[in-house]
Amino acid sequence: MSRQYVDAIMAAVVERNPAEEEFHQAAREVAECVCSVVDKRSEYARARILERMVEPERQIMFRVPWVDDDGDVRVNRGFRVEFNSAIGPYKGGLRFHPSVYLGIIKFLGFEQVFKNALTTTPIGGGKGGSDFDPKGKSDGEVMRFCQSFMNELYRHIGPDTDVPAGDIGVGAREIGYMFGQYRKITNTFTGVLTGKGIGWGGSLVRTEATGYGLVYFVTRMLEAAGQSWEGKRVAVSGSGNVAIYATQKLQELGAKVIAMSDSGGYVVDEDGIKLDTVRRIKEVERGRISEYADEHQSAEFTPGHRGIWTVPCDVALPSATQNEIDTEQAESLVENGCGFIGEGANMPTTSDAVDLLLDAGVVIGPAKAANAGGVATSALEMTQNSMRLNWSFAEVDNKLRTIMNDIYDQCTAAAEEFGQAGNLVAGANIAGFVKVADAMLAQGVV
Ligand code: NDP
Ligand code: 2IT
Repeated sequence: MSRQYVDAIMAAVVERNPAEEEFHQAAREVAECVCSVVDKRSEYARARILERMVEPERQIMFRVPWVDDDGDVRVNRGFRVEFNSAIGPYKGGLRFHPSVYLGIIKFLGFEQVFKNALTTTPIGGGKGGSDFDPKGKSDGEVMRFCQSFMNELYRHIGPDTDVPAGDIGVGAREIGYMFGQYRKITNTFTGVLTGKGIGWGGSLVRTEATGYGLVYFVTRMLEAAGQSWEGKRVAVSGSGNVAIYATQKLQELGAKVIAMSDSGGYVVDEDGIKLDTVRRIKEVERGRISEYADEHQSAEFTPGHRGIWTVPCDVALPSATQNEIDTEQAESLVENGCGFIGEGANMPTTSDAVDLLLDAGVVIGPAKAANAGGVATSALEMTQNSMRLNWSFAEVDNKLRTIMNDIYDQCTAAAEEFGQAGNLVAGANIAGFVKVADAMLAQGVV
């Protein structure tokens, strides 16, 4: 029954969503992991829970016209996919990157549903973005684009309806411009976006949360194997928000980060990455990681971003983008003795690579669980906005740590209950699925 069930669901997904490979990949992973649950609990099959879950509640696509610094009119495409609101308002980031199309936003929105369920906070799942490329654009161009994007998005979102945040290419600057435009159009000051500035409704720790949460989660993976961070060699791909704050926490805990990257290539610094340099280049100057090697003699830059996975490491934290680890990279990680992977990025490992790594005994902390600290802290930002109160850094950080521990425990318990002890990939999918499935069952066919 299981195999047929997955095949039937996936045939329908592929037919209804042609040429959206990333979405097919994300849907197949969940379907394969939860079919044993559906086998045991026939009420899920009868109510067609999984069939409903793979169909977004609402998909919005819109034109985003804006004027560049030369006075030329440009046109981009905007997206917001509101996937599932069974356990709370749609919640999830906005991605601005030239590769964005409906299939990427759908894979991200679909995964967000299960991730958000794991956080223990009451948020549904959604995702949005645009094929706009902020790289090389002036602040004025980014502002005009964000304003035009919000001129349409505002009518679909709201603090109790849908609460966007950042993702690739959307950080504090973009959230500021979008929040300003929302406030201007609607004449309301509400928690409609998260990742806001600290002086205007933001939460302490939100900036650091995904990276810190990732490290808290992998700490539990290490402890379960009787190990600690002390002396561990770690490769962290990317050099954006997630990578930077994961590295900061790793260094605090005694690990040695020896490599980071961006889409142009990777740097190896056997003396340990100097994070101050990375932060200046990336957060202040909006430059390239290759510039790091110009400043540090101990470092070497190599073009090609996937090359980072040939660098020998004990722990790998892919924190750049989807499918950055294919079987070739996975083989090289295994050969070089990497024992643990914590997914900072969403779906950074291809399905074949996941199978290869699990077979080789590598422990994988899957994205839905390991990078959930960001959205969990967004939910804490929403709570503070509702209360019109601000918590201290330590308070939010403690809550984040508790949430990451809870997520780890949910994954291990679900994996064990369904006969896959130790497999956190299966555990995350099952635990997230059951929570949303039960809410959908209770609320009827809507
Ligand atoms: P940023 O935009 O801050 O940084 C992205 C980093 O990844 C940059 O170094 C970028 O390099 C690199 N990168 C992006 N796209 C590609 C690509 N196609 N190929 C190679 N390298 C690439 O984004 P974040 O740090 O916020 O996001 C990183 C990952 O973490 C994403 O997968 C995101 O979905 C996920 N994530 C983010 C959360 C958050 O709170 N921000 C929460 C949970 C997950 P370059 O500058 O050269 O493009
Ligand atoms: O992938 C993610 O979880 C995010 N980009 C963060 C979403 C959020 O709403 O904070």
